[in-house]
Amino acid sequence: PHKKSLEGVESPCCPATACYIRPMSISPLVPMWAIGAIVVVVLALVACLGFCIWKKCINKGKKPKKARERKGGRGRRKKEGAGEGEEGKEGEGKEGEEEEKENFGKLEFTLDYNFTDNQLIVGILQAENLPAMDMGGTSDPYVKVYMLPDKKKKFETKVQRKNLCPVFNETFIFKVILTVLRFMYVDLAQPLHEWRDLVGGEKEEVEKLGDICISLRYVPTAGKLTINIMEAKHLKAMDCGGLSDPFVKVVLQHQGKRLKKKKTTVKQNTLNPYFNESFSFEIPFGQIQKVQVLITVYDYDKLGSNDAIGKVWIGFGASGVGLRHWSDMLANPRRPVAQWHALCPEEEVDEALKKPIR
Ligand SMILES: *[C@@H]1O[C@H](CO)[C@@H](O)[C@H](O)[C@H]1NC(C)=O
Ligand SMILES: *[C@@H]1O[C@H](CO)[C@@H](O)[C@H](O)[C@H]1NC(C)=O
Ligand SMILES: *[C@@H]1O[C@H](CO)[C@@H](O)[C@H](O)[C@H]1NC(C)=O
Ligand SMILES: [Ca+2]
Ligand SMILES: [Ca+2]
Repeated sequence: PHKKSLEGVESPCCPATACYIRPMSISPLVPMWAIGAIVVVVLALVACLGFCIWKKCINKGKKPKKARERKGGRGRRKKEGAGEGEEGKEGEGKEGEEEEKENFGKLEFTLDYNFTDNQLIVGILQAENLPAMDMGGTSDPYVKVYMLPDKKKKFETKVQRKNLCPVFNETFIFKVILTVLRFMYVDLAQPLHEWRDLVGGEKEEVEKLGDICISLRYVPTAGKLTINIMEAKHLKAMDCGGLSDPFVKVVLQHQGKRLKKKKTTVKQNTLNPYFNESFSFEIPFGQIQKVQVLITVYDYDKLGSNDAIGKVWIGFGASGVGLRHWSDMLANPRRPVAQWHALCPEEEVDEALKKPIR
């Protein structure tokens, strides 16, 4: 029954997509007055951070093929569409119909343009009726705002933890010159303020940072927690040569206080490092429930500071795989429990950590 013990590492229960992000976007959002301009604002509502796989795992047991085929099929259809025109259009039409049935909730926002300062002001007010993406029937949504075609400049709201009707109430300002639209001043005299239905977003937006396999073991009688950083794969390349020099930092926190910090060795020039390095911590049984383990993968750089590739949060307050792995460890005292985790952007995890835990 302990299929997730160390020996099972090669075939973990879940695919290593533990925390993939599913954006829901209003895209493209083209206000009447912006037609003709290259500027398109995209509001992407993202439900991430330990995004659930738990559901996936369960479904996997029941009807894995169908689900996967459907997902794969979609992707393929899209690509074919790009190459073959007509056929693709048909596919897309069907897709649209399918998606209409799914609920993604809606978002209230405002758009205003200041011609004196050439500022486009985007207000993200609130969302409603969002789908549950995490274990426990909830989501940790935030909104990403950027413009097309240049996605570099983007803003994000704070993450609203475990909230399907989040109030963001945040404003973002883009510097853009809309000279083309001078004759349309009239429309701009009235800022846009509306609710729009969200649609399913594209997966491509998600930046893949890589996956890490971690084994956890807790011995209650000895009050000893052992964390083994086993290996990582498909890490994002952070150096010019298309590789990284990964090492892993393990931080143990208790009630916001950093208890201990450990690091693995650096593995040079690889995106699939093998570590198998263990760290032990003394944590009395009375404290273990409230402990947070933060695992960050860095690219070591000789010059300058190391780049964070991605981060994982396990333990108290975590959601999705991070919570499940911790529970599995507690449910199997004295046994190592290994699990793959998808790395999330460091800033996102840090942002989520700041939120009070309910
Ligand atoms: C544009 O911004 C400037 C400076 O922030 C302000 O003085 C001006 O009233 C704004 N114009 C409009 C139309 O909001
Ligand atoms: C949003 O923020 C404004 C000003 O910061 C405040 O007056 C308003 O009450 C807030 N709305 C909500 C729903 O929190
Ligand atoms: C990991 O390292 C330990 C010794 O530190 C070794 O006994 C064990 O076999 C290694 N595990 C794997 C899967 O290589
Ligand atoms: Ca680097
Ligand atoms: Ca490097």
